[in-house]
Amino acid sequence: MKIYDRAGFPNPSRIRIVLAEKGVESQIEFVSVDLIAAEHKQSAFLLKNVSGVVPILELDDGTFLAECTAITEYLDNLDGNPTLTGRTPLEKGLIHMMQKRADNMLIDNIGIFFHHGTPGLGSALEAHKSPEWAHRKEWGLRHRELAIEGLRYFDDVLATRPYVAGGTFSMADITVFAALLFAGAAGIEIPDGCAALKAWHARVSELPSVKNRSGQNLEAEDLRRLGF
Ligand SMILES: N[C@@H](CCC(=O)N[C@@H](CS)C(=O)NCC(=O)O)C(=O)O
Repeated sequence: MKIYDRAGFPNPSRIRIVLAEKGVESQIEFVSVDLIAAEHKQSAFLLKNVSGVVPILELDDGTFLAECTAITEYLDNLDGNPTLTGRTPLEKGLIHMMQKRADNMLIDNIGIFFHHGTPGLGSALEAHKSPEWAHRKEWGLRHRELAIEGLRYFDDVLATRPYVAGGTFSMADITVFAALLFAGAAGIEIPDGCAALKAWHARVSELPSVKNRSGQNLEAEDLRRLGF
């Protein structure tokens, strides 16, 4: 199997954690996609994923799977023990609900802020933004506020249970963890007072699949190009 992604980016990190959780990293060939040069917006990549985003999984028969949730569901079910996406109907429902909230309330808002309220991935991507959105900095800033409201929501959730969707680590935790990676890159910190979210983050950061996920940092070249 092949994964097309870029080390250190938030959504690719979701799948790298899944691969480590499921113990299948050694079966994967990673193909690095140069996001800052907009390689993912060129026709060769769009033929693999019409959405023009990473990660994508290519199976040995040539099937492409895009979307972190779909890739996670596939990988999680390979061993017949879908711990990350739910083993019972109730687990599946709760994980799906919380994962969707993490995407909607965190990743999507942070993404809009990052791409429209900051220089984002830089000039090569400008041509691929909707013209009427491209320079709406105040609109990007509104999504920063929405992302912070989302962080407060997950703090409330984690004050009541050990993991985002209940008693065990799941896809929903992975999405919130990736959202915090993205928030950090976009300059959004966990708000003061969110003790439960901070404690959860410290605990999840120490899980072997999270701590040792391969290529966990942005490449030095990308850091320099992004101005860090
Ligand atoms: N909904 C997609 C989101 C993927 C996504 O936004 N990936 C980012 C990398 S973290 C990307 O490719 N960004 C490039 C861009 O927006 O131009 C998923 O779940 O896979």
